[in-house]
Amino acid sequence: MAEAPNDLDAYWMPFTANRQFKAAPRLMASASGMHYRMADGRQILDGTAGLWCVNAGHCRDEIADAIAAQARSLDYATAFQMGHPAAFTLATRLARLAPGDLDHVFYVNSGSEAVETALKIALAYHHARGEGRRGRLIGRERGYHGVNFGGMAVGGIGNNRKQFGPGLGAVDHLPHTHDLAHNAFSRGQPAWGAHLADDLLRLIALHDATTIAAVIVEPVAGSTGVLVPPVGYLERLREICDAHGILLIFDEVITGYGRLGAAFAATRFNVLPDLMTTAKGLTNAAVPMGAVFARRHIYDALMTGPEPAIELFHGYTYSGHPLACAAALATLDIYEKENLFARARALEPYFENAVHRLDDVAGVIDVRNIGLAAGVELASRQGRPGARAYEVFLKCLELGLLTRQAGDTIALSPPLIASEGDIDQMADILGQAIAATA
Ligand code: PXG
Repeated sequence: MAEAPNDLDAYWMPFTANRQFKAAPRLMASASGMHYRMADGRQILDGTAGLWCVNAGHCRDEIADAIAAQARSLDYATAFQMGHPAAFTLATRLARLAPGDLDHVFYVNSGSEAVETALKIALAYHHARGEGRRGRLIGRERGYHGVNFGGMAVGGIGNNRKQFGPGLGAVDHLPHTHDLAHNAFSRGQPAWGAHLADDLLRLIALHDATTIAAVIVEPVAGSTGVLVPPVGYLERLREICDAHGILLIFDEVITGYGRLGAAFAATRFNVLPDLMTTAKGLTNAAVPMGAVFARRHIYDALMTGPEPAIELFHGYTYSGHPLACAAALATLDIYEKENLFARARALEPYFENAVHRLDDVAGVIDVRNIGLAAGVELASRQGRPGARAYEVFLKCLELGLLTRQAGDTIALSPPLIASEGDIDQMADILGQAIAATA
């Protein structure tokens, strides 16, 4: 077991209440399958697949072996004007996994970088086609697209901008689709809300379509509390974008690689975006990596101009890193061999029934779910939004379950290898924790 560090001061922790944490630290020492082991030896059931990313379960030997072998044979290869075989092999496999003609893959190192990359590709696409006036980007309220300037700007979380300003200038937002008066306690896609996509027509009337480059949405918003798209909503967005020459970007950083019981949300909902951002489950989180998928017309539009010219002035030192490629290939092997996406789809009704057992627990104002993702929303404590969910998070941890909170919503997103018993345990502990904090 790893030794507990005795000085916690130097590490400035991300998205963490540093002083509160350091006063009562929660240190993870190791992990295997569905469980973490804490530094104090306690075993914790992973109800969140790490942070929506460890879809095949923890510390898979196949992935560890692939990374180790790669580190010994080719540790690093520059991706600029050079290449290495695994990057091409992986791209071909990913293109085959993606729906439609989303068959070109640009590598990045995180979800945030995937978003910046997709936004830049959208702008470059319009520029290449002589429509450089299309510079405006449309996001959605309660959208989370990472922490970099572009993603922060199109994202719809006030707190993410409070300290840093707006990020980009030409941005606007659609309304989110979550409305307890209409869609509380939905199972799967809510029936109400498709009309909210029509708000895009208002933004088009306001800004003029010829100034709008792209619309970016999470097909299912994850980190802002599991917001499932109303029936017909994504289809309507696609329709409006098509009618006005606007690109549609799906941010599938959370929904990609099986979370919804299909390879991607685009697969599950049968709506094809022009660009798709992914990360997290791509490598089972064993090595950081993201991939942006582009449809053929996007790629082709940029493969113009003189052949010696670099078509897209963009990339990262670690784009297509050999260790990440090795991890991703081994991860895809596991997904395929164990049929994990179909497994998640088959488990969905069981998971749905388990989480909806919490519908009647005092203090629960909504339970919503799709695939292996669920949000359990609690009535906020007077004047202290988020306080209740944080107490529940701590109580769950004490009872042996890792959950994730978003405001006063507790999110569950187990690894796709979860058993029915694991799922029952998650629902039971969460129910107990909510009751204990009443
Ligand atoms: N897009 C989406 C849809 C995400 O969920 C990102 C982009 C950014 O990815 P990186 O790899 O740069 O973190 C994310 C990240 C939570 C939580 O509490 C979720 C994320 C990150 C941190 C916390 O659910 N998702």
